[in-house]
Amino acid sequence: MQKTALITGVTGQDGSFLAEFLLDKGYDVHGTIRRSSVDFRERIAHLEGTPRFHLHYADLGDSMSLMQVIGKVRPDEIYNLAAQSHVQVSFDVPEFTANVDATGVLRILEAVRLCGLTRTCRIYQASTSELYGKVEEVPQNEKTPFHPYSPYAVAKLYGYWIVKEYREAYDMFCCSGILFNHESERRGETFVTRKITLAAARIAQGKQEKLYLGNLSSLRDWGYAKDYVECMWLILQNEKPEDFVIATGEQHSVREFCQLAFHHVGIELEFSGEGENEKGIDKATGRVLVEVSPDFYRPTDVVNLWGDPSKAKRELGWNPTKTSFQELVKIMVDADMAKVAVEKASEHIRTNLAEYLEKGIVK
Ligand code: NAP
Ligand code: F7E
Repeated sequence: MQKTALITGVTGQDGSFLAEFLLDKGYDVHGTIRRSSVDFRERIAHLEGTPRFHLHYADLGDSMSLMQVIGKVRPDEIYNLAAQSHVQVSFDVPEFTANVDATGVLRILEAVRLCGLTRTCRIYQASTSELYGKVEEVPQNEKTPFHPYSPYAVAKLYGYWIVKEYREAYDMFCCSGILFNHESERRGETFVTRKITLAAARIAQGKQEKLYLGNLSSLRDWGYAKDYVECMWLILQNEKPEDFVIATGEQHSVREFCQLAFHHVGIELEFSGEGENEKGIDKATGRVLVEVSPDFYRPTDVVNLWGDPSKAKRELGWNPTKTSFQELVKIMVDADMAKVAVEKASEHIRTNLAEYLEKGIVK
């Protein structure tokens, strides 16, 4: 029988990949969007018009909108991916972050209960490796104690615990995927990986002089978002509702990510200096291409994330190394090289057209 899924945050990186994945599996896919004065539907534009793909207005801060959409769609599965997902931004808007990332999860769970779907609807909650924060053990698994270290992480910790509570109190099939950083060519441009791949492409094509970053020594376990959405689905197909760590089991620094991204555009970077004085220098020309700016330092920073995906491998049959770190960086750099080339070409056309119009060559 055809299943129905509801994805909150369908316009985000993960939401767009998950929608594609579920449509391929034959699901009827419903997504929630927010009203905006400009169009932010770039990541799902190619899906709009697909007969089994439907969009609804809803906001995680607004119980009534959630009740309405859940009551109308009556989904078999809900993937709650909507969040204020930027850790640094959570220091600027902590109350908003708590409202969406903590209480928002409660609103979804209650809406499911109030709509009478407790027995039929399975819920996936987008939990995060940020829960480990100021880490208490390396690598981190499902039993590692949490030590959240940002307003974002504290809000997500509430989401994690309220899901566990509803599972035990009401016997609901609701689970958290504790996902480590996952990136892609669709990653938001202010997350460090995408900021780097876009800058490498722009610098290589003469569209940017320098890249300014914060903590270059921060360590992350970076995977490919397209591989991770499969795991979200597997978690909900499991016999029992359980939480899983999803990670690659490999760790790299921001500095290493930078070197590899620049390598793919033909620039070999050498880092020298320390702290705020560290610089990334083009070995061939001696030009400084990367500098440190304290503007990107966080009041508290999570610096040692490294996941142990053994449980997901063993119990879900998931392959954590489908896309290697090297392949991930290449996918992102190739996509940004193409994006910048297209931007340059359209700028060129616009400039020529303006000149031809001015000279009366075209009317
Ligand atoms: P993302 O690209 O930032 O997408 C977030 C989505 O949430 C967007 O669709 C956004 O809609 C929506 N949203 C934000 N506030 C909302 C609100 N008040 N009501 C309804 N929708 C709202 O994030 P992502 O990287 O795809 O991550 C998906 C989820 O996984 C998030 O919950 C994130 O915290 C979590 N997570 C991500 C990672 C990672 O490495 N990517 C790792 C662990 C956990 P607009 O387009 O309208 O802004
Ligand atoms: O930072 C350092 C920064 O913003 C990674 C979200 O998807 O993953 C993401 O959160 C590291 C941090 O991701 C810059 O200090 C250095 O240590 O790319 P990020 P994040 O904070 O790990 C988790 C799992 C989530 O759940 C979140 O939703 O890189 N860093 N220089 C920088 N970070 C940024 N953004 N910009 C810099 O210039």
